[in-house]
Amino acid sequence: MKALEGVKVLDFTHVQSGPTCTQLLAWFGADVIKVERPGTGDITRSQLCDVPDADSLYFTMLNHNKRSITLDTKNPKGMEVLWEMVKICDVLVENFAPGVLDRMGLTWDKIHAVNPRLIVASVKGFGPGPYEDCKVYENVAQCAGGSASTTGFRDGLPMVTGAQIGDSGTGLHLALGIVTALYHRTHSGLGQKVDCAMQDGVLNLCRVKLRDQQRLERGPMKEYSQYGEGIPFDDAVPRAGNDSGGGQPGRIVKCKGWETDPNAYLYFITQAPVWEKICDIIGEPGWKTDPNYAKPLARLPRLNEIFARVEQWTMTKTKFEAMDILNEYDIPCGPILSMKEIAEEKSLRETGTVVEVDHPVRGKYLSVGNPIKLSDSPTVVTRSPLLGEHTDEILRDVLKFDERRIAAVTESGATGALTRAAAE
Ligand code: CAO
Repeated sequence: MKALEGVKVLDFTHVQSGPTCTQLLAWFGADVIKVERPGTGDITRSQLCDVPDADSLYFTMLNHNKRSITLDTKNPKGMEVLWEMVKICDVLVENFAPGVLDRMGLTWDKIHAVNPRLIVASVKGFGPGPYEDCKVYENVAQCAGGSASTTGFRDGLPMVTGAQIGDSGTGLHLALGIVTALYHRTHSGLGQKVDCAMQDGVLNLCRVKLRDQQRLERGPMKEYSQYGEGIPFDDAVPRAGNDSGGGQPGRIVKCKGWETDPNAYLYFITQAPVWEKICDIIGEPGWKTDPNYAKPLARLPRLNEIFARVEQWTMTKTKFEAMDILNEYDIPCGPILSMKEIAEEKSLRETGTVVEVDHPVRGKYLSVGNPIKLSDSPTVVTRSPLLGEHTDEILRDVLKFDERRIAAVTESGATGALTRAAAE
């Protein structure tokens, strides 16, 4: 039995944040039923397309293991079907713009009255406050959550990161909120609301930067390169380049081939317990006892000099050769891996973190599997549904509509077929 088997999810999500969350629930075994607008469906189906007439990778990689029903919620019959789903589901997940659910008549009070056990989980850009009505996409959340102001180099622009901490990060937070509410329901018998604001999710992931904001009030932060460079701190946490955010100074250093390969780099951490081994490897045995280098605090004003010396050594090795040597001495380091290298990495295929999925229209493609491994509930990644692929099946098998009722829904145009036919 899968961990979330028996949990029915009304997946009213679109784009990235919500679908990330419901995909995780599906991977853990929940029956995730994605409700989509007839004709178009989730807008990502047709965004960033690479294969004509096939659902985009944007969509397929965020909607595995789900079923799809098309329902026009602006059609009264469509809303009637939706309410039937509300009655039998355990969780409703949505990430529409603020106010959309209320305009559909799906207010918490009404939902809770119809199905007191239903958990209603929402992603919004902001929590209550001056921006609560705003529509938000990934990079807006990165900027408003403190990530952009602290990412990049001090003398450059604020920078957004490639990791989708606003969308996928908030989806992860929401999934935790949902399973927590499901657990709470086993005691209370009642559903509750679960709200995650993208700004809050990003800030949670930027926790160490709020830590630094407060440290800054007590003096310069010595692990930031700018301290050693003699550049005064302002009153807000600066961008730290590639300095380590933790107590162990680290940097990205060049490796052999860096002149032509944009990813011939290594992240190198000068962890204190292995400092002496580092000195031997880079050819500076004198630094083991020299008072300017022997102790972590003495090294902080000299990080540029130290990493320049480390780099002289790493530039004589490929990133993988350097990894092999450093790992032998338990020196923490990591290669800068390109997406091509990750896609080809055998061990990631073996653990199911990178999976090949077959799709009836686009054929085979690579996806990221479930990064969370449960020993008794392994994930099998299946393809994303075609638009409305399971409409009839859900009306019949999940909602238990008889043929007459299914015909009435279809004839109303609520599932889309008639609307399209009429248009033709
Ligand atoms: N049938 C008919 N209409 C439907 C429907 C269906 N099945 N599903 C949704 N709709 C309608 C809604 O009723 C709503 O219409 P109204 O505005 O008339 O009430 C509209 O579609 C949904 O609108 P939206 O405002 O949510 O969509 P958008 O594309 O304009 O905005 C986004 C997208 C992401 C900016 C917005 O949804 C949002 O801010 N969401 C919250 C934050 C979030 O999750 N952002 C992450 C997105 S991933 O980068």
